[in-house]
Amino acid sequence: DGEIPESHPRYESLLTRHRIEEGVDKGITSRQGLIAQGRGEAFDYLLGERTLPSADDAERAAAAHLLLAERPVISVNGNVAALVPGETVELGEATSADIEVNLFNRTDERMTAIADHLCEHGAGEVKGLTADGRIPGLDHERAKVDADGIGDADVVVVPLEDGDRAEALGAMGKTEIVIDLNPLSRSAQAADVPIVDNVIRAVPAITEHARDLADADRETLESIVAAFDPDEALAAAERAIREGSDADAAED
Ligand code: PTJ
Repeated sequence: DGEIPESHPRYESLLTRHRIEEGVDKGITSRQGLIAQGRGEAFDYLLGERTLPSADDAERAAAAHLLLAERPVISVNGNVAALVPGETVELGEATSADIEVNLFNRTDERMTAIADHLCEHGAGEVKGLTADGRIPGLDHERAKVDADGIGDADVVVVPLEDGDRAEALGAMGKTEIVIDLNPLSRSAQAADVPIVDNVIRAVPAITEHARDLADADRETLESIVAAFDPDEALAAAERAIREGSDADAAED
């Protein structure tokens, strides 16, 4: 599995694959994570492997939500930990958000491996291991959260979340920011802010917007939040997929 030359036309996509493979080898990413990555890649290819203008708007709205939040939390699973560990820590710092490990296929081994991996990438505290809270309406293992983390959060970032849990978190009244390359997924549809972009691009982009908005007043942040329309964002992504790479650019 030698070095990938940077000149390779699919350099970024191959690098991403490699990180997921390494994640599986290290016990961070689940084997299902490989399948999820393959699905994501197919959508990214159709989107032209770039951040759509509509996704950039969503990333700015996400940053505004996080800066306005009282108890923001970023949820991390096995794919996110393998792909963007340091970038997730930076987003947490830029928005004063907690980081919580929250797994679809929860095992103690993977919980610990991911928490350690995040700490190696600069995280101070990582939540999720206490698991003294529950999300109503989900079966036991998938309902577990930290009471003072996702349990009590007002705004949650859930990258690559499964549809059931995205809906259950929404039903708890939390503001949900979902990062998912599939605009038709139930998670993206359930989100207050659906970001149809690769987590590799989306997480640093939210951080950049948060830094840019660091000195903005509440009114400015609230107006960014109010101007964002989730249905519009999903429709723009779907159009870009159906009509090809320039469909959304033509509208700007
Ligand atoms: O680590 P765990 O146990 O919490 O498991 C995590 C996975 C992702 C395996 C689990 O949540 C799962 O099975 O997810 P799904 O149902 O396969 O959904 C994954 C969604 O994420 C799909 O809609 C993919 O298109 C999307 N996706 C995959 N890779 C990326 C992505 N979205 C953004 N960036 C990616 N790199």
